[in-house]
Amino acid sequence: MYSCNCYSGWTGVNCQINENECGSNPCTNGDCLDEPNMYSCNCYSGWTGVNCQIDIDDCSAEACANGGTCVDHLNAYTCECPKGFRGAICENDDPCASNPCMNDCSCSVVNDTTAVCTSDSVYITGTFCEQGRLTYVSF
Ligand SMILES: [Ca+2]
Ligand SMILES: [Ca+2]
Repeated sequence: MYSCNCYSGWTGVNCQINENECGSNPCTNGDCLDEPNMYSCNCYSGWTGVNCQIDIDDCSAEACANGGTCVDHLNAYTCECPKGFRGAICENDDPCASNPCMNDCSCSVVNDTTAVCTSDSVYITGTFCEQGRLTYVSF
């Protein structure tokens, strides 16, 4: 009869069993790899840290143009643009920022480079409401 005094991480009569250090699911956002007396984590995309618990900061100083504020997401980032700029990374001027509409028309952004001007009055026409004139009548 004999008994073995096993090294840490091993068990069984002959210390032949590799104990499972992954049993407690230590890898928050990754796959656990059981190793002798330890575990390692193979992190999913966008995560880092010993237990994959850290969301990688995807923002860099140059992430957003024109002073936009970078917001980190999982494996991605978005930009919050300052007034006057639009686009995924604030790379475009807001087409309404230059107040292109005349005659009290309201400006609506169609896309990053196009705006439309609309008027309540049927007498005001033109892309920038430049035709016709709004007249106020008082009694
Ligand atoms: Ca192990
Ligand atoms: Ca991230």
